[in-house]
Amino acid sequence: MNKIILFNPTSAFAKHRFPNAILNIAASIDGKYGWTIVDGNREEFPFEKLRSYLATGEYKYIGFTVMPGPQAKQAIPFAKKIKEEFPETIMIWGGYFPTSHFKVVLNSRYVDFVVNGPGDHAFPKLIDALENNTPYELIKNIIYKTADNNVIKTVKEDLIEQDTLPSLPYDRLNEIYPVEKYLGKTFLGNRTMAYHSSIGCPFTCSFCAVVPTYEARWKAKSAEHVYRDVKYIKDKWGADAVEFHDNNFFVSEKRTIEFSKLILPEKMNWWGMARIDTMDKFKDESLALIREAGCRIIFFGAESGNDKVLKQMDKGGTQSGEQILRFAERLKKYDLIPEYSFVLGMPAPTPEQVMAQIEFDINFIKQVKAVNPRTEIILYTYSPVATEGSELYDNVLKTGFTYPKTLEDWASPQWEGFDMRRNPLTPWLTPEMIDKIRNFETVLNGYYPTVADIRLNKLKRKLMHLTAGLRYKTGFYQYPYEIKALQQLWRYRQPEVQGF
Ligand code: B12
Ligand code: SF4
Repeated sequence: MNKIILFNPTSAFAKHRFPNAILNIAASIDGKYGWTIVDGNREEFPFEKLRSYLATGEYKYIGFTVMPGPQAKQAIPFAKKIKEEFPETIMIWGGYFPTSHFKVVLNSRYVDFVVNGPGDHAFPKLIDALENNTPYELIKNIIYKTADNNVIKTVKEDLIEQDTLPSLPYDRLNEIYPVEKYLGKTFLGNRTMAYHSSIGCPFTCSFCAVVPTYEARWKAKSAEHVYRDVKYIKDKWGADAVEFHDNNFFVSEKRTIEFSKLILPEKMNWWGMARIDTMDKFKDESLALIREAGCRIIFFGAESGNDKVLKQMDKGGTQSGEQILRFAERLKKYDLIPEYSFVLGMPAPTPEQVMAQIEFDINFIKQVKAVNPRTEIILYTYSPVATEGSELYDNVLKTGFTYPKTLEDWASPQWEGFDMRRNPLTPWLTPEMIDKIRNFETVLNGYYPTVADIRLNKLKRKLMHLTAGLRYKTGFYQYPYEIKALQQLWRYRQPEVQGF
């Protein structure tokens, strides 16, 4: 039987997390097909590793998981080279990037199949079909090209009951890459594990890539299941903290409370992502219990303090500027740190209005900091990964914005900047506006250095705070070279770029 390589392209140079996407795929074929993992984060020369496996002739299938940004940048040339050197290999891509940009991926001619969303059922079925030479056309969640160049998208599967999925093959992973090295030192603990307890999200924010992939659906593992898995890693490899990588961990108050009660005696710190309007409905005693159970910091997509912009983003639910401020204050009482992410630089009819929106949010962020100075702020620049068909998407296209036409273009440095939501090349953002956002960010990070940078000691924090003070208070953000110099000297890390 032919074997399978699962490849996680390099996404971070430090603090390596469990490669959960390909671990899920490995679990789906474990015991049925031979497989191995190549984790770009753990290899000095990942391509050489892939080549060494392929050269054995045992591996016919290769699956890549691809996020936009650095992962896509590595995946694209690697895939091309693999097809040149080993043309018989069948190449299957999954993850957010190919799901959103399947046409350009398949047009490259070196990717044979895209798995559209969850691959836990689709992948083993596809391999079965290819191995047995049976039709794959009726397998749900796949996209492929026919001989006459038509792109075919098969129907989407209902979200799988997460408790029915097999456990992740941690022991087998440990034979390939020691699990200890996936348990990193973070703000939360000395051995932090990454876990994914639910998939999708019930909301439809028009800028978010989760929407086309999961179509406003959410399915979670039960609290007991999550607890059992976390406890296993704790007991076997000594994990002492958890990062929940779910798009929206806190959708269900009931599940959150059940999990909190179970994890409380384990004395582990944890972190997860949530919506402000959902959690604002949580009872006071629930918030208190969550903190007591070890939750230290919660990531929220605040996006904007401007209600008009929130509406334009189709943020759904009931989130408003007033609520964002009030909730930051509410969490202070429970010693829960809110980590608010903002998306600046949304389109508007005139450049003056775009600038006014940016200035509004800069001032709003300062108000948030005034009510709860411990609030962590993450600043993104709007990159239109808008949902196809949304009003926002149509407006973006009307501005003349276009996506790369070839897969190679996606790997260029300018599109990497777009993916990283740092320099998005959108026609309505002038260099002056981008400077304004980035300079404010530098001053803000100077005045309030992130708690996530555990290498910064008290003295360094104080020095940065003092250096940035005058600029922060007067609103003079231009040319903040002295703060940049300190950040470079102490290699200040930004969670949005290098991991949470
Ligand atoms: C962990 C994570 C990271 C980590 C990666 C750590 C690592 N080990 O590599 C870090 C922090 C480095 C990171 C960075 C970025 N990330 Co990120 N990240 C995530 C996160 C939170 C979890 C991914 C994950 O492990 N999921 C768990 C698995 C089980 O779920 P899954 O990926 O959906 O996998 C299923 C299917 O997609 C499919 N599938 C996936 N891969 C494959 C492969 C094959 C072969 C098959 C068949 C199927 C398949 O089957 C899987 C099982 O059902 C997601 C959000 C999320 N909750 O998923 C964002 C997310 C993927 N990231 C995103 C982005 C944009 C980035 C950045 C590019 C930009 C940024 N500033 O955030 C940076 C890039 C920086 C860099 N250096 O690479 C976006 C992608 C959006 C988009 N436009 O496509 C997401 C969706 C967050 C969001 N909501 O915006 N990220
Ligand atoms: S709530 Fe968060 S994860 Fe859900 S659609 Fe909106 S931005 Fe995406």
